[in-house]
Amino acid sequence: MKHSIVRSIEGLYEDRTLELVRIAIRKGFKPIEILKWLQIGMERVGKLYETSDYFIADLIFAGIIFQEVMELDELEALSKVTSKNKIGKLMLFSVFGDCHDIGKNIFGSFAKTAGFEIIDLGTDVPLNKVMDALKTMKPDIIGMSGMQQETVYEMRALVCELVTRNIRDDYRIIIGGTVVDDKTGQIVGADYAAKDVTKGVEKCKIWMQEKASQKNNGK
Ligand code: B12
Repeated sequence: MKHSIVRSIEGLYEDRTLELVRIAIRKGFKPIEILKWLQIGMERVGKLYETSDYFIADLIFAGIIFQEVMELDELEALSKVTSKNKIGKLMLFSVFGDCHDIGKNIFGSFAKTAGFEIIDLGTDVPLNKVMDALKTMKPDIIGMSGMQQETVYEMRALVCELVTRNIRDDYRIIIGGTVVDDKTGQIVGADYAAKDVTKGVEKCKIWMQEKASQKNNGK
């Protein structure tokens, strides 16, 4: 099953990928397993782009197939985050000036499957919109995605704004995207920087466990 799904998304077979995922669900595979296979397929698409075997349009199309899979009713039903299984609230967006969203959506899907309620503000999101959403949505974690060099400054601007308003410690901040590494994390003032979505989601889960135990200890 794994190889068929990986190869199907790598080959950009839209209907076939959707059908194979439906079959995998019927066979009882967990959404997180299916997601990991899809991600391997996406990585292969990325490599084919780097070797000039695929064009940007192919990469975008792979992103569309990925999104369609995530929106399958069968998968949605299994990954539904309810008040019972919810482990935290994660607000996610691509920063101002950045319209790339394929990677952001992949991270969001992984986090959702892990039990996070996702508030997706979309792409190219201005600072004031983020600040408004923080007030109304009250997330535990802020996740920022950035694919261009300049986006680092936008990420930093948000952290500075939180510091100025004296609310920086109310949130955990995770950043990801092509331009992100440990150094970027330090420049931005984020709590964690990750290109690897699995590591990113693991970190978010640890934060929620810490928060829960602090609550239990009455801190
Ligand atoms: C596809 C693509 C586009 C598509 C975007 C479609 C879409 N819906 O996203 C289109 C054609 C629209 C586009 C436009 C542009 N693009 Co473009 N694009 C790419 C490309 C080829 C792939 C990006 C991608 O989707 N990769 C696949 C995903 C799965 O990988 P990923 O994004 O890295 O995400 C992974 C991790 O980083 C992580 N992750 C991502 N976000 C987050 C967030 C969190 C919190 C966590 C934990 C993890 C995480 O999870 C993913 C898991 O694998 C890259 C080149 C490249 N090889 O990266 C250029 C690239 C990013 N683009 C680039 C540029 C310059 C542009 C444009 C400015 C071009 C132009 N002159 O108009 C515009 C941007 C306009 C704007 N306002 O944003 C440059 C950026 C250069 C830089 N470093 O500053 C790149 C690097 C190409 C290059 N080499 O020059 N682009």
